[in-house]
Amino acid sequence: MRKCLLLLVLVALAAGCTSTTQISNSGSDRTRELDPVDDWWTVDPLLGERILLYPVNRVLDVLDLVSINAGLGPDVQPNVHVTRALQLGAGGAVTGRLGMNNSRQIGFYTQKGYELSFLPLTNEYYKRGNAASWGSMVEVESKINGTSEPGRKVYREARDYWAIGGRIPLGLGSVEADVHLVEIPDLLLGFFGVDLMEDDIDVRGGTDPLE
Ligand SMILES: [Ca+2]
Repeated sequence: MRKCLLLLVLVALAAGCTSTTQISNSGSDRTRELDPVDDWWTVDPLLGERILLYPVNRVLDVLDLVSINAGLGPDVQPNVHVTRALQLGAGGAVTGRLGMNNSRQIGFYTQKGYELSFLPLTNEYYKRGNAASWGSMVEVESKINGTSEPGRKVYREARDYWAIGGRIPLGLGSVEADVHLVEIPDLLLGFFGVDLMEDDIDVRGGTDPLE
């Protein structure tokens, strides 16, 4: 009987040791997760960076609402659009341009094309080349004969389908300007620390909003 009791006590102790070891292991995990040195050097610098660049990124988000560029060259192509689903445009142009487009595409670039657009229906050709090595303009070429849709390559990769704006030909050149409605949620949520468009810059060189 005593041997049985002793055996039970030993089994209980062994079970207790195993349990203690598991708690100890999980405790050491907790200790590692909360390591003041590791956490300090891996988390806090990013937090400081975000706080430091918070006002800069909010200003950039505001600037993202509008884009404007000017071109030089033969240009008789007026256009006005309230998204590309509702647009009026006609004519053609071959220009060298300087300025910015949606998603912080900035630089000197070439653009040529023609169009006959009525509401969502269009027959248009559009080609853009990035003429400056320092520019961030996306090169694209597209031809649409039918309905203008946001899923088309030119709108997925280079142009803002949802913009409101237009282009005003000035004889030997033109001005293009747009208001980008899709940037409004990014601007508003940015004040609460949410970077919807993933375009907030950091001290290591920033982000490419088109990637
Ligand atoms: Ca942002």
